[in-house]
Amino acid sequence: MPEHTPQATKTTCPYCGVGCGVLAYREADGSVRVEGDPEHPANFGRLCSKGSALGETVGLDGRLLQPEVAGRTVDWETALDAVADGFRRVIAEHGPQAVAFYGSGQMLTEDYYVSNKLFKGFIGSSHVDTNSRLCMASSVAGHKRAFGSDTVPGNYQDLEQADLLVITGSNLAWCHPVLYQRIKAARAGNTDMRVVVIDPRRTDTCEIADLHLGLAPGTDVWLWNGLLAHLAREGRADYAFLEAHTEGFGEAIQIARETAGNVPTVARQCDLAEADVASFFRWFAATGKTVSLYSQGINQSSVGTDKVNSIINCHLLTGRIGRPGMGPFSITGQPNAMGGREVGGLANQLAAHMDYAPETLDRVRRFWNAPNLAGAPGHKAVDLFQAIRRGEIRAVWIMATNPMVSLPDADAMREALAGCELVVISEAMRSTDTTAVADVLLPALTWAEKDGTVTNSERRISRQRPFLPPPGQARPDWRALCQVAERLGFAEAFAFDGPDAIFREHARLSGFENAGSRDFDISGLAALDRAAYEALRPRQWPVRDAADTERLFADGRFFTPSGRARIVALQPQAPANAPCPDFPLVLNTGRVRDHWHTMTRTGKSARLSAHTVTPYLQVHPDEAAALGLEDEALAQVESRWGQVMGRVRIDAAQRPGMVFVPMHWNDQYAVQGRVDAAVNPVTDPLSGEPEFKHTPVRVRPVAATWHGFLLLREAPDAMPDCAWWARAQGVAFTRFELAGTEDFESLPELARRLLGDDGDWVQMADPARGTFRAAWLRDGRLQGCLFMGPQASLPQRSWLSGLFDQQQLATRDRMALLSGHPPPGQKDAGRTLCSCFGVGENTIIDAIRRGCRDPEAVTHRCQAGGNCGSCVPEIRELITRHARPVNRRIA
Ligand SMILES: Nc1nc2c(c(=O)[nH]1)N[C@H]1C(S)=C(S)[C@@H](COP(=O)(O)OP(=O)(O)OC[C@H]3O[C@@H](n4cnc5c(=O)[nH]c(N)nc54)[C@H](O)[C@@H]3O)O[C@H]1N2
Ligand SMILES: Nc1nc2c(c(=O)[nH]1)N[C@H]1C(S)=C(S)[C@@H](COP(=O)(O)OP(=O)(O)OC[C@H]3O[C@@H](n4cnc5c(=O)[nH]c(N)nc54)[C@H](O)[C@@H]3O)O[C@H]1N2
Ligand code: SF4
Ligand SMILES: [Mo]
Repeated sequence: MPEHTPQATKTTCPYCGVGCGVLAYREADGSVRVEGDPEHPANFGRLCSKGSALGETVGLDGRLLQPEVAGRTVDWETALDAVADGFRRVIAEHGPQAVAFYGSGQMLTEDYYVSNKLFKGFIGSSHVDTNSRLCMASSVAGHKRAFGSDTVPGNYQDLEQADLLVITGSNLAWCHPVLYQRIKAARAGNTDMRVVVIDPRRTDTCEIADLHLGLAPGTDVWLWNGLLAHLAREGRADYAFLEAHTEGFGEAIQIARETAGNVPTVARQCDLAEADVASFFRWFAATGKTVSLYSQGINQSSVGTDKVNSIINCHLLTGRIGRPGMGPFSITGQPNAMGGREVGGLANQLAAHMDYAPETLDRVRRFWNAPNLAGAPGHKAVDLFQAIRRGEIRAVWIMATNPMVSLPDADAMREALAGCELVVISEAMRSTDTTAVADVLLPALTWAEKDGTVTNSERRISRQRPFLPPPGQARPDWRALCQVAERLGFAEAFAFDGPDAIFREHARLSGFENAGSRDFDISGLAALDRAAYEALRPRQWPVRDAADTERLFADGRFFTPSGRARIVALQPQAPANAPCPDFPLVLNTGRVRDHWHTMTRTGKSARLSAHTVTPYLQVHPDEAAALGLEDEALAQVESRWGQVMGRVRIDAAQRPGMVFVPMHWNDQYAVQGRVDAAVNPVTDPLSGEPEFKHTPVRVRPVAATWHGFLLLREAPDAMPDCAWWARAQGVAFTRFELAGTEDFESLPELARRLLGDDGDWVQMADPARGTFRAAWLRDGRLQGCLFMGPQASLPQRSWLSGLFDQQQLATRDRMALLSGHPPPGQKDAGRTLCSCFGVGENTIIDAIRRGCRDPEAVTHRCQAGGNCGSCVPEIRELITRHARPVNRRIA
């Protein structure tokens, strides 16, 4: 590894399933700079806010750098022995089904392949599942039911070429921003292109929508059944295609007619306006080039697989699949969700897109020369943790996922894991909610260090290449797996000398006795030597020879036994748990723009932590009024399973009757911030995917005598000792948002504990108003400040935050300090809206007041929105609110 790389390393973004190419530069000062790779076919040079901030997340602070056993630092040999001995003991006493592996769509394909081979093939446990169960399992099940294979038929160009793009259950603008930007650009160049967004919330994705259908949660099958019936009625069924290439359409149309046979019925079931439903149906019927893109609002449901098939049905009925600009499109979440499916990382798959059928078992056994190959599907994620709870699974290895935050009914899952005999965690970070219950910690390499491949949403395999040296004792995950395999007596089958060797074997298995019988085939890459693997350009599978495959099903041939696609007859069903008088609201959960999952990486970036600072719960103004909730005040969401706390955000974009809480916050970042503690553990009966988007809950305000915020230059050793806090990374400080129940008299004492006092201390108490403010300086340099008051509305943090950049506070600033507002003549930039350029809300409002009337003009004036574009919808919103009407001169 060179000391620094003046040239770029071509690698792939480790966040979402768009799979953008990244050029990474290691600068002489040790910092890392990234740019979008202009040659990568996923992004052609673009990056979103998260991708652009990758350089800020590669620091070693908080990393797990040495193995640990029972809380003590040990060397690798000791740790690997502990893992192997533990597994051996459990297997000897309870058999191989008493051990399990729980992986992640953030593992590289090579790591994934080895874990699957070891557990299913050699240890003989079928309990190998992954966080992809929480993510894409309903799409997998829906694909297999329709196509006989887990195939995403289309590609990103289809989204650009479509004349009608239906985006359902997806907040693409925030979750797949680069693809969203590509679509937005395509739409700007095609005046015929229409976009329909289907989501109970009016999200930022609606910025490009010609029509938003804010349907009642969980009612998607009624809508798509209604569409199916409409298409049949209007003569839009492609009978030539149906007769030649599908089966089941008669029954499917009949049930659709019975359950959702006309617009008024659909409108009533979905709680939509009839005119909107009719427009959607009319547009879909009239537009050949239609793509229906979907994500977690579809998958994460107790009827997720049915939702998926209800969408695919409409594409099959009209023959709109396998051709440019048309098709169903399941957009994947994690960078290697697809790779995990390819190797067989799900408990109901065996390997290389093969199921547990007698002939495939025989084939895989022969290929691996596997003595103990598991014979039947294992437990799916939620079941797997419930089996741990029942004591049936006694040893588990968890890799690249943080299930104590991300599983539903998370408190019960934590209890399960805490009671498990042996918990091995392969992690990059030392302290997560999951490492807290580990027996063995194995330090893993992470992005910028690890070496292998990932597959994006359009089946494109790209390389993740290392450009930083392995830190401390951290190792690649595949190596740790191989070293345990060796100790368990399987050295020969795991004698891989690098990721390229693993990739070759994986590619060979994909082509083994395949001959076109399985969609996943990359045998064309099975002979890559190390240099060719190093240089591998992004490839789209199947790759049987030199050529990539842009699109599948162009020939109308599917992978079912009959070769025909199945149109599935679907009886619409309401979500498993309905709201009731005790729990009258529906809890919906999902993502924010700038954070990634459990924040282990994005939480390190000040830029990414500025847009959304605390956990929150979002409710419609009507709900807020009925429940007595105040904007910014604290409230608690409670279900039969548990609770989560956050600040209230009142927002008309929310559907009445629902409350939205982001999934990211956890014990490392907030008090009671894990929303999954409250989420029901109900799963889809076919896919096993949890119903993250629908839990009956109630919401109540949390009484606090004071609210506050604390900015500290040095991160404290312990978290604040008050009732509620949430932590966020600032540029040169740590920010805490706080609330408590102490009375006014004890605030000075609490303040001293929170701030520290071995320097100059200034304070201001106003008992009449109930406000208390203090700051602590050392040698004229601001060390920390604390603002407390009875209301959640406090001075903005932006100006104060900027003071931490200064070596010495200017007298003017020092005098203004405890007011929280800049001295006259200086401006407060306000809450960060554009995280790429760090532009605050007030700066943007100022630009608008000075005459900027569209986002382009705002960008021109203050840069905001000029990079990834994710904040453009918010800028537009500000323009609507703050633009003064142009003065008309009377003629
Ligand atoms: N910024 C950011 N981007 C990410 C991630 C991240 O953590 N942060 N994670 C990545 C991963 S792993 C994934 S899986 C993807 C997820 O990407 P998305 O699926 O786009 O994100 P979510 O916010 O989980 O949910 C999408 C939408 O489903 C809606 N929804 C809820 N119930 C229903 C319903 O009944 N019907 C319909 N039609 N819609 C409903 C929600 O209101 C929400 O707006 O994002 C990826 N990208
Ligand atoms: N309520 C609710 N819950 C949800 C969802 C939701 O929408 N709502 N979405 C679900 C979905 S779609 C997903 S994908 C999951 C995501 O949930 P998780 O997978 O639990 O979340 P991450 O934070 O991505 O966890 C990845 C972990 O791997 C570590 N890590 C990073 N790189 C490496 C590496 O190379 N090797 C190893 N060994 N470790 C590494 C990180 O530090 C981090 O702790 O959450 C699910 N949970
Ligand atoms: S859209 Fe953003 S997060 Fe997703 S791969 Fe591209 S740069 Fe990374
Ligand atoms: Mo996901």
